[in-house]
Amino acid sequence: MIIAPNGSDIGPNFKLDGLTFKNGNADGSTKYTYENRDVYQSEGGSIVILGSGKSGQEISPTITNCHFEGNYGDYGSIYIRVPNGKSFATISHCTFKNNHSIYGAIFNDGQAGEVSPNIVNCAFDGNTSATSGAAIYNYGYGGKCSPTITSCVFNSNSASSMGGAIYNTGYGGTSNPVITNATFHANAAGSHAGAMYSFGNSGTCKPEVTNSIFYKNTKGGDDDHKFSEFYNYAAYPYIKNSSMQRASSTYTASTFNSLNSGTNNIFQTNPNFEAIADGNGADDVWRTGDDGLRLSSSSTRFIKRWNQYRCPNCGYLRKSAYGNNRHGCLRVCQLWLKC
Ligand SMILES: [Ca+2]
Ligand SMILES: [Ca+2]
Repeated sequence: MIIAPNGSDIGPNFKLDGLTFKNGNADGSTKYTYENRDVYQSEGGSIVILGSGKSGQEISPTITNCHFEGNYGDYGSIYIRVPNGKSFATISHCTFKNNHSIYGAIFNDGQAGEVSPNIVNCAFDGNTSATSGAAIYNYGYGGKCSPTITSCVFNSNSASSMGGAIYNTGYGGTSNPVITNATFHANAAGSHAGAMYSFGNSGTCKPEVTNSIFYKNTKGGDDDHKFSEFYNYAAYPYIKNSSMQRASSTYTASTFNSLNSGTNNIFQTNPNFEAIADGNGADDVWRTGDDGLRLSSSSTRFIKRWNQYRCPNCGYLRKSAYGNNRHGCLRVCQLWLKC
């Protein structure tokens, strides 16, 4: 599917709701021309969002309640590029399962514009990449790519090289993603950064990570290596209020995995997932109340510390976005799980 308006804008009311994309394929090498713009057969195994090149064009559709499974794209199952314009697409309540790529299940291409989607309440499970960023690849080269990633689960995604879940590059541009309430479990990278790799040489790369859990992510199969979660090259992720698996000293030994003075992290912590061996629970559906990666009631140590909540319905970590009470938590969950 290609969303490519001819010079006009698209806003959030343009909505794809409840669709399944399965076994799509974008592995070709042919370049097509559509309305004077290049469309590559290697981009977007399921969806391509493509600008016309018109200055200031905004293409920000909503993709919600969709399921992406077994798709292949060299550049993502979803690929977004709006040269000379911008996209703040919303991708919410979607599951990305066992998709394959060279670069990302979602490839955000900020080149010559800005592509900063809002990725909310999504699950990324078992996606693989032949290089880097098996779940989300943020490409800020020659532009800006700073997505907002909120309440997402990254489970068992695997990249052959770097960034098992997320890869950010601000080379020649800017990539400053903002990640909140994320669970990173058992993501794997062949060389560096099972959870997130950030590259900021000749550009800017300063991701912000808050209220997130990192557990059993690996580098070369090792979950206890100083680069098993992060690797930062001339990049400065600011990581705070988060649960880290290893001792604090292992994160500050070099700039390559520094948390950059992020505060209120807790270290050497087992988050006590409810049933770690079955992340999506008995129903095999992510983001439902039986998920194994919800927090158990024994996780109160760090929940209390952060003034956050283990949601009584879904069991995932919740920050009180609407005030310090349970109703605030439930409101967030209603948006997420409809529970
Ligand atoms: Ca479930
Ligand atoms: Ca299951």
